[in-house]
Amino acid sequence: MTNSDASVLSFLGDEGITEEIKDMMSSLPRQKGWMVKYMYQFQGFWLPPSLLQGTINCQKHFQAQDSDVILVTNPKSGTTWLKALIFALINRKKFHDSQHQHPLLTHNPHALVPFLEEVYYKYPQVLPDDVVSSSSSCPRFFGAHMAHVSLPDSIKGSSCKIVYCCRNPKDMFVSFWHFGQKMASKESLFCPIEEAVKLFCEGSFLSGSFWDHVLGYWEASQKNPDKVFFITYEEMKERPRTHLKQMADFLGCSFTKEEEEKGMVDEIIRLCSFESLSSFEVNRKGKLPNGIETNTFFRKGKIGGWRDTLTDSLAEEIDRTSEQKFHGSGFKFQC
Ligand code: PAP
Repeated sequence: MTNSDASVLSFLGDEGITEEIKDMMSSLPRQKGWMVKYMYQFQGFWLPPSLLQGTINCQKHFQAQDSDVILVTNPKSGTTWLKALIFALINRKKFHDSQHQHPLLTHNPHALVPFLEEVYYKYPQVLPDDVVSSSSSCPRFFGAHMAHVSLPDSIKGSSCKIVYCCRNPKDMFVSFWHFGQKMASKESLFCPIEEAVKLFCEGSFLSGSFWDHVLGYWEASQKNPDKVFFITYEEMKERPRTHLKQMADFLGCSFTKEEEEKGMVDEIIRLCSFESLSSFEVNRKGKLPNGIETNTFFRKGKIGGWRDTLTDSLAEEIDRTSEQKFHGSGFKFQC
């Protein structure tokens, strides 16, 4: 099987969608999407049927616990990396100096941290506890791509913690573009890059609008910094030590002086670096249960990699959109 096999594409199509969601879809704005057959606009954001079903079921059924940790990202913004970092951070006592091999050596981070929308797409009626118990994380740790407005009430209303990571839109778009070329069918990649950038800037893109997604979590983090920790991929790359320690403080598991002296901060950063994770066999040759080859999550892992794919004028188009959308918000990407 290759990445473009039916199992992967079905996640982006409408296979497995329940009658209830199909009914709902019929009343939502719909449009053809890049990489997906159709996307539906739900609570202001464009989702393929699978993510729509996953989001709605998650809103209905997910019961957050006060100790939960939720990582939210836009796709291609550092999900795999942050899943690894946070997993290693919150489970460090369990795996440091232990007899057991660290799970990240033998599992792709996506296999350790359930993706809420995918769990609730596949198991609409089932509580995810059985899925959670197999993830071996304590406290419970989930990933999600959903917009802030779409988070289940139980996440907003409990004391669980949200880490939000975003990435400069040029690198995010380019990462997505290459992912699409590998993963999606030719028909769904219906337009040249110029048109795809235009759709991206208009917000008519998978999980978009990118900018509204970022702003939703930026504003939430400004209002409630104890609830939402907002970080960028670029900040994490440039000062991983500082930000990992801040994240530990935020999650209530600060590094002790002794742990720092033992080099545990650097150990986690090293284990989760692009070079390290991408060298493990499970991430070179493995496959996730949904059929995606794990090596598709590791390409370059650099800041500014957009330069070999976007022309200056396409980059300017994205920069202009950022200026307009972030104007007055107090947030901007550093590069
Ligand atoms: P997802 O949202 O589909 O899970 P995600 O992990 O966010 O994808 O994005 C993949 C990007 O993160 C790739 O970026 P690139 O295409 O620009 O290279 C990938 O290389 C990068 N990435 C994966 N692991 C790491 C890591 N450990 N450190 C830094 N970047 C990483």
